[in-house]
Amino acid sequence: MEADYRFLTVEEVPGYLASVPALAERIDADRLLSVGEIGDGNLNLVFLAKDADGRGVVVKQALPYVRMVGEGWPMTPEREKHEIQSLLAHHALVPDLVVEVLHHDEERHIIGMEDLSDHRVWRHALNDGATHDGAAAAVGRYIGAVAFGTSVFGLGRTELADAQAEAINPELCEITEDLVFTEPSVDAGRNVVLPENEPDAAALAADDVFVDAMGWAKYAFMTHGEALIHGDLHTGSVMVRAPQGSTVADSVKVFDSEFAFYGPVAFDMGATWANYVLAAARAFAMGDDERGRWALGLVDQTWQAFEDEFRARWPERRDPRVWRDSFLERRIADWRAESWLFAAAKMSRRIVGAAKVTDVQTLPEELRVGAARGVLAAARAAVRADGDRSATAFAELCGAELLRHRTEG
Ligand code: SR1
Ligand code: MG
Repeated sequence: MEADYRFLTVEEVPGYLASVPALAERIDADRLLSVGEIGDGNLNLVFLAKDADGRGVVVKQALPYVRMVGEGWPMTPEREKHEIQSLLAHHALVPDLVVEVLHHDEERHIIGMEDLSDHRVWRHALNDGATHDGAAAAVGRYIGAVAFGTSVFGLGRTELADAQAEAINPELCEITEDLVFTEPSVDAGRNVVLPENEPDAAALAADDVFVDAMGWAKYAFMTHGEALIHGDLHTGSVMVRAPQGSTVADSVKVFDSEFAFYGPVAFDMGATWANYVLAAARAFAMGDDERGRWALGLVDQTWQAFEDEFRARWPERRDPRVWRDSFLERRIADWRAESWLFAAAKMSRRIVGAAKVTDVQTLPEELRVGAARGVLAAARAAVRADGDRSATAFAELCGAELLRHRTEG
């Protein structure tokens, strides 16, 4: 740990806000009504301050270790630089879909951001049965804008090289390489499952087709530097808002992109698909089949919006002389097929690995057994699929596995 690392505290926040002009102009630091630590992620401290007029700001500090474990798992706090770089680059492309950054304190690894407390973390909303129609499409539009705007298609050569150099993020990439691609099948002592799911985890580890597929996925993750991707685009990295009494999202904001780097576009897409499958697993386990099918429908919504956004930007590509329309068709088809692979990786890691998700973990144990088994079966089936590689085919295949394995009452 950095010897001079200084932790931000609730008591210190008012003075900190007053001392930073970019934050002080967004909140009355002398008339604060509340300051609280609200972080519920695996890694960082997050403080929300509200003033007497209802205005608020968020300050987030990257800790020098993994919060969910403690000091025993050190982690570079320099990751806030990658979060800032990507949030700014992504905000410039789709300002309505990315949280606004107000301040960067490089020395203390602190980011000041707009207050989104009138939004909810999408995973929490999904767990509660809310719909927020339009959110899945908004996330797809975000992935499409990033895929075009931060890549060879949208940037000039020097601008691209500068962005790539700034985005080198090996410490966080290695966490993903370990937790997402290697450890679901090669336990490094961090995996945990219910005793009833131990045979399922053992079958996954013994599945040569799955392990080989994860080798290819890891290789693609480490070598396909296509765009400045989010790198951790699960439903806990998206905030959603709907007007009182409405089921339609009127605001969707992506945040928490500290894992950003130049990586494969389909990794972000696969992350969203995996999380929709986890939401569906929860619904099917609870006997709400309509909701389960609705959650699986999000897969195609995100894909279609991504494809529409990328196609809409395509006429602006840097070199239409060689990147002709036939190139576009092949690129899109390849990304769709790769999304299956990355989704399979992301599904398995959330069931077997160290960092789990509340969609499944908050189910009663007897229901969790079948849900976990179904997600692992879906991951193994997805890497075997050939033929139709559409988003809807992925959702259908996963739905069949989830229903086949759920715990029957
Ligand atoms: C050690 S970090 C564990 C996980 O939390 C983050 O949200 C990423 O998904 C990472 O893999
Ligand atoms: Mg996160």
